[in-house]
Amino acid sequence: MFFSLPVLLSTAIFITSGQCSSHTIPVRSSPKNSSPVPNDLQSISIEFSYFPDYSGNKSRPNEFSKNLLHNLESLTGVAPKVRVGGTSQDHATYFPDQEENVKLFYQNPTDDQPIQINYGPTFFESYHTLGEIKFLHGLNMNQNSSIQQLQDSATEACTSIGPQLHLFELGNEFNFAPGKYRAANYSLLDYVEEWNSKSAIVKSAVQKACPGSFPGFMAPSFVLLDFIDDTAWTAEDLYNLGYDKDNLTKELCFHNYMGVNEPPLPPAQLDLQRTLMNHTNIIQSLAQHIKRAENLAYLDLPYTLGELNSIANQGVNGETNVFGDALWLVDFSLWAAVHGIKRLQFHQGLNYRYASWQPIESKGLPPTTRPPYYGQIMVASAIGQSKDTRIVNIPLSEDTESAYAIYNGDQLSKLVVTNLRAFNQTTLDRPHREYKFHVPAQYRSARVESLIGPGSDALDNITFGGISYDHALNEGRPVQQHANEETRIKNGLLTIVVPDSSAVLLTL
Ligand SMILES: *[C@@H]1O[C@H](CO)[C@@H](O)[C@H](O)[C@H]1NC(C)=O
Ligand SMILES: *[C@@H]1O[C@H](CO)[C@@H](O)[C@H](O)[C@H]1NC(C)=O
Ligand SMILES: *[C@@H]1O[C@H](CO)[C@@H](O)[C@H](O)[C@H]1NC(C)=O
Ligand SMILES: *[C@@H]1O[C@H](CO)[C@@H](O)[C@H](O)[C@H]1NC(C)=O
Ligand SMILES: *[C@@H]1O[C@H](CO)[C@@H](O)[C@H](O)[C@H]1NC(C)=O
Ligand SMILES: *[C@@H]1O[C@H](CO)[C@@H](O)[C@H](O)[C@H]1NC(C)=O
Ligand SMILES: CC(=O)N[C@H]1CO[C@H](CO)[C@@H](O)[C@@H]1O
Repeated sequence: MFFSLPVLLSTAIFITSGQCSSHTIPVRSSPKNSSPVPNDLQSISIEFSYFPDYSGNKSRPNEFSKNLLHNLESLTGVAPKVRVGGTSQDHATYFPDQEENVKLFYQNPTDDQPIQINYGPTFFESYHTLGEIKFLHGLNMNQNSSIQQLQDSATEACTSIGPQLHLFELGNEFNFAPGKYRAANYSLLDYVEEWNSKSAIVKSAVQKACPGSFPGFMAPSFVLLDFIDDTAWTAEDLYNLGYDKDNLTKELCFHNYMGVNEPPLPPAQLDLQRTLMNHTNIIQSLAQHIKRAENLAYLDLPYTLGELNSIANQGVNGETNVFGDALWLVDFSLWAAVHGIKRLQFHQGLNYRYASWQPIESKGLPPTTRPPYYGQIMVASAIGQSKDTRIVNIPLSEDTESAYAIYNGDQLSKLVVTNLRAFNQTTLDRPHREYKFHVPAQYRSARVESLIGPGSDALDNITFGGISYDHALNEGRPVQQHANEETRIKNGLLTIVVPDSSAVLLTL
């Protein structure tokens, strides 16, 4: 990793009154019954229509996006995977003769997403600008007027993306199809039959054009959340009905959001604390996935969240674009990792209010690294390069805090603590919490890397481990802003002060 010259502390953090929990928290010396966390847990999903904005093309690659993805790879040794899909994938039509990479048609110019996407062969240049990334490529399941369309788009994808194609995806959130993409009486069985037939068409077209083993699919890409889905569709029923009887699926994929951007909206700051900066709520949100993964374990496929982010419908300003969202992302990711979820593809789109970065200037907003990216950096740092990282939760008592122990194989190597109490940056005194961990006696000191910003409501000036990844400094490359600290461990007692609205990674 490249660092520019350290600059002096520009944002000193004044920590004042806080509460001390006097009891010490025991940390297990080894991780029982946990499975290794994949190094690319922290991955990305990009809205199909905006993929060229994120990646650029051959003549104008997007170096900023490349740098930000590369930073994650430097930390874990494995490049994040990138899924190209989302709602716009089911509105995208491939035209082999189109010169422009992409033509977007909006119903209203201010809409978050186009209603129609026409793309041509040069769209696929964007798969070769980001380095050694593996992609999950979305195919349109909605269009049902032409089998040729489906075949051509799949064939072009396999020939153009080549060995960087990890998997296909056929259809996005098709649990919303009844009454939207299909007649209101479109049933789960109708879906099973349609997907089985179309996936077979994709497979045979791809095998003709790209001989060798067929990459396979991630599926079914449903978002089964009661606050946005009113069908009775379940993943368990889906597989009981003979979904993917030919076993073309290589990874199970479901989507997750913590809430939805839909009126009536509560005040953003209130919802930030209640919904995102809330460990109990994070546990509840992931519980349904953990249960489903257990129910589907007989399929013997990795369970992933192939598209997720904080608040559905592209997020909410003041809630998902602020630093508190980064703290949500850290706690959510670690809880998911503890419970065996294999990949988290955080969804991105141009001007989206939960995006980890704005890739190009648009709607008056310059390219910017956003707070959620720093959460991703912290999680990648916590996982690190070990091929045998294991994570165990350390239970704490409040909704607004969490802690994790991280092991390299059997060896305790790191601790993470989050303090999820909201803190408004205009307030003078920043409260904190103090933790005392009891760790095995051989440890003498720990390196302290903080994820911190001026407050949970801050839009910028965020650092992790004293490093900024802002666009303005060095196009997203790491720039050391202030020094990290060490803390001494006395007789196995590690004491750490964590300011409200911040998190620490302690490396033993
Ligand atoms: C490549 O990107 C540049 C800058 O956005 C654009 O002007 C050019 O038309 C693009 N090339 C293709 C083939 O789309
Ligand atoms: C899609 O098209 C196929 C072939 O024309 C047809 O058999 C099928 O019923 C159609 N499905 C839907 C849901 O319209
Ligand atoms: C579903 O609705 C369509 C009209 O939208 C109708 O033609 C069809 O018969 C219905 N199918 C079933 C199984 O009820
Ligand atoms: C698919 O996998 C199931 C369970 O592992 C197996 O019983 C079935 O024979 C497989 N089907 C095919 C077509 O390979
Ligand atoms: C956190 O979420 C839980 C469950 O949704 C809720 O009961 C609790 O009140 C929330 N806590 C805060 C601090 O908002
Ligand atoms: C932070 O506090 C200031 C001063 O009390 C207030 O005006 C502002 O709205 C608060 N910001 C948030 C995001 O709550
Ligand atoms: C408090 C603080 O350090 N604010 C800085 C945040 O970053 C902007 C530039 O992005 C600086 O102008 C501020 O001084």
